[in-house]
Amino acid sequence: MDIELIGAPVDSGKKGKGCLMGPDAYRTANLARALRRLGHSVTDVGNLTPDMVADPDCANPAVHSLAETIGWTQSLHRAGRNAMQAGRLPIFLGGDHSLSLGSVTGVAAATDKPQFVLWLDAHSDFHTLMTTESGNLHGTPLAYITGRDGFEGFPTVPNPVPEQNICIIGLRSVDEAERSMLEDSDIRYHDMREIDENGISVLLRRFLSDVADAGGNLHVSLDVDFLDPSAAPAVGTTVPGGATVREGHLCMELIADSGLMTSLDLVELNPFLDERGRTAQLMVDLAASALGRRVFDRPTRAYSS
Ligand code: 6HN
Ligand code: MN
Ligand code: MN
Ligand code: MN
Repeated sequence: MDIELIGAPVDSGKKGKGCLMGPDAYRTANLARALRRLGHSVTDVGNLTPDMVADPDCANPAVHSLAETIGWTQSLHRAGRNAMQAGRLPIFLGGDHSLSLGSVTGVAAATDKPQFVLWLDAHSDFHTLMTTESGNLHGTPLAYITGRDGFEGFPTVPNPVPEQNICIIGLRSVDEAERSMLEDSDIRYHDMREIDENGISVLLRRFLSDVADAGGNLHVSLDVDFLDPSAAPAVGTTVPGGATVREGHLCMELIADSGLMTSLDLVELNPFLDERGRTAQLMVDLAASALGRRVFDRPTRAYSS
């Protein structure tokens, strides 16, 4: 693969700061070297900056850092679209999860293929500007990328991702407004209990086979808080009862086997909260698994039925 590392030091999507150090933590943990060892060509294009935009009015007084987040959305959209059109696999080095407002809409605008999104997260990130109570825009990208109303001031989404093409895995913290909107949507979502009862591979294989059948592009958005805080402490929104290290790797290994992933977000890492870099290192190892690192070669299962 021809991989492009895009530094996205986005810190406007919540009040607690520190995610701006994420891209450099991934570089320090040698992400590029890990991927080159797998035979990939890797280009690090450095860190993006947000476009300058005027502060729009917003009817919800809780919403903060709106202009900065819109500015990031615009510059990340272009970077994602351009990387895809150059035939590369972009990896967005976050940065908080508001970066996906731009990364997903950008990659989705790059080709005519159906876009699929796998959201690995404790949260559903399905608020609009009108429903968010925290005002933290890292809680909104899934609603925006589907083209929902309630994003006044943001660019119109050129290629909204169909709800049926989205799968959330890892849920254990969903706000009331998000819950009712999710239940009324066609998004598929799996909470931690479903993972416990079925095993994560059953849930993920089902989605991957749908992506394969549709000949789609797959964007994977990996939020640090998908993982249990005991394994991944470097995130401001820890929720106990998350995925284990092995569940994380198994997801990534299945994604690698499928050959379907066309873009990846690594989001919400806050190096200020890390312990000797171990969360950054785990995220690098997970990215390597998603791009083909394995202990032994074994026959892979086909993903089309
Ligand atoms: N994330 N639902 C909460 C809120 O403030 O809207 C938490 C959002 C977390 C965001 O996981 O990227
Ligand atoms: Mn998230
Ligand atoms: Mn989260
Ligand atoms: Mn329903």
